[in-house]
Amino acid sequence: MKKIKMNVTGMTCGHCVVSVNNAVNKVRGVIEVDTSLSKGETTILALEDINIEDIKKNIENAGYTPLI
Ligand SMILES: [Cu+2]
Repeated sequence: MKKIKMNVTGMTCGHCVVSVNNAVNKVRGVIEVDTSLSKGETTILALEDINIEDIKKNIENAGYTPLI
């Protein structure tokens, strides 16, 4: 397992946090996701072979900008 921290811009409220969590959770290999509005970042616990590009793509599709 590995831990990935990613800054996410564009989140303004609790709904955004839920949207980002849902977007990340859709990616296969994600075990746990914790998104912080105040820090503007999401912390992901995932399997070793996780595809980070898929995570970024899903966050973008949800309307936010991932920076890593
Ligand atoms: Cu929001």
